[in-house]
Amino acid sequence: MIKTVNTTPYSDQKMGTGGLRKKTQAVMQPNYFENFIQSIFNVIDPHGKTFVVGGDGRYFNDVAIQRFIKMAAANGVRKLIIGQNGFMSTPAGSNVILKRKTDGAFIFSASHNPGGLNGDFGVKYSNQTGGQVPTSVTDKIYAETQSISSYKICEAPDINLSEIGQIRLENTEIEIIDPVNDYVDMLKNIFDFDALRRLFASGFTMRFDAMNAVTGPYAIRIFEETLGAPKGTVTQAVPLPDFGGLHPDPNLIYAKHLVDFMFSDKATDFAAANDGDGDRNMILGRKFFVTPSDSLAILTDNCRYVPAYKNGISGVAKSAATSTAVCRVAAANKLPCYIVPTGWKYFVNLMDSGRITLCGEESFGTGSSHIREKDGIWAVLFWLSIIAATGKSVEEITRENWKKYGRSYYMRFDFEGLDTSVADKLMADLENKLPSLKGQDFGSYKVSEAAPFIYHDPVDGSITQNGLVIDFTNGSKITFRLSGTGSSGATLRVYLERPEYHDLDNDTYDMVQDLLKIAMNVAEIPQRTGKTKADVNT
Ligand code: G16
Repeated sequence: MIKTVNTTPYSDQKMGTGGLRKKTQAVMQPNYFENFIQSIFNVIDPHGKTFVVGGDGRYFNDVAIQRFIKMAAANGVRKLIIGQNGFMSTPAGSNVILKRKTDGAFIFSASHNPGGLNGDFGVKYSNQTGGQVPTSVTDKIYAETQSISSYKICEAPDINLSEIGQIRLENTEIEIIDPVNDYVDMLKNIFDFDALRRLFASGFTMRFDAMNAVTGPYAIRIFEETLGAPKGTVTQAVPLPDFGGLHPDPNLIYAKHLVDFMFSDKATDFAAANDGDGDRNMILGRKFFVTPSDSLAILTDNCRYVPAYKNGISGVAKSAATSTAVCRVAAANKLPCYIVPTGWKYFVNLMDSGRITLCGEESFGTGSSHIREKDGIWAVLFWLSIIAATGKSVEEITRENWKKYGRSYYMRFDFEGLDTSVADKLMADLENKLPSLKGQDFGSYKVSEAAPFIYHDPVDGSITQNGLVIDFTNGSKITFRLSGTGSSGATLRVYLERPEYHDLDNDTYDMVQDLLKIAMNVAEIPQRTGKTKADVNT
């Protein structure tokens, strides 16, 4: 039943910030998906290994999973643990890797990118740590994709993934699991579910928007069936292949419907949204938005309200582009605060070595060392725990944090759809210009430091450069980097931060306007890209 198929390489199978992300139709080209999977297998030797498999239900997920199963069986994989109907969120997958001590996971998702035939598809590959593999491994896989000449696959009928239970294909054992069960058990060990039940019983109202993506069934089980939130608390709860036309990115732009609801008179006490594969989260209160950077700082400062963290945490980490809000909380609480490049995989060594417990990023990701991925529903339960324990609203909790530690006005501006060569040259020229910026005045802003962000991993000694940072004497900061999650062209991200200790009630855009002008000017964005304003700002 095992056949070897000859193939030729595709030149573009390089993994980005979080796995391979491509246009769905690119992945549907003959042998494209198979080449990529076989390249991973050739690098890691899957013989006798066990992998977790699932996806966020996007278009092509069903076809990809069947092909993957047949390739795994042909390549000698011992066992596959697959989410029922081929569904599994990224955090649930990380949890199964750790709980069942497997060799890794394959999650078919392009995360927050739109789905459908005209959307994106992706593959996230994690190893036994529970986190996505480091660049040293993705580089080897990319090299392999460049010379691949054949792949192995079983000729067999499709496997029925709708029934929980065990089956075999060749020598490969296939276990189909309910992916929600293990995930709920894990969360019960972290949070006080009784306290959360009491919160909902008291009449507390919430809206959780699953954006027609993978977290719908998880959220219904947890919020409605386990914690007693009324039916209808979870909206857009059925995972759809095209996410119902939504761009499943939980932010002010793509979840505008939820933001509008929370700024209307119908608003609930609390609202949250998750992304396609359930690792990102957005937190909202009544007429109030919490930036992901602030959210991380607030969770850190209030960790005593969650049983798993009540005896303290070992440290925290953020990506360089994320605001320094969490660093101020860490300093006040004498906790180490690590700063890593963008990409959750950079947190994995810090968690494995016990250096950090909590971490997060500006890109709507928050998590802890309970798994090795960011975790959307975990973040929501953490916020609910703080609300349950303090009786305060989202806005009160956030304002209290600003009062205590200062407020970082923070905004990200994205310039999308750029020609890759234009974007690369902009970054290269800006990098060359950085040394000359040091000491320069831009109105009331004076540059204290301007340099590429370079990370020395304290655990494995690897060095990573990602992004360019301009620091100002007043604590403000501009970070430039190119997105690593797009499927075509380039996106320039400009991250702006202005910390303030007294002036806490202003409009964020007004407060970062001057920084935006400086960024546009030093990077020559209009001249080089033809864009006088960003396509998206969050
Ligand atoms: C992925 C990574 C995140 C990272 C984000 C940044 O998220 O896992 O750690 O912050 O990409 O994306 P970009 O390179 O576009 O700025 P996800 O949720 O897409 O897997």
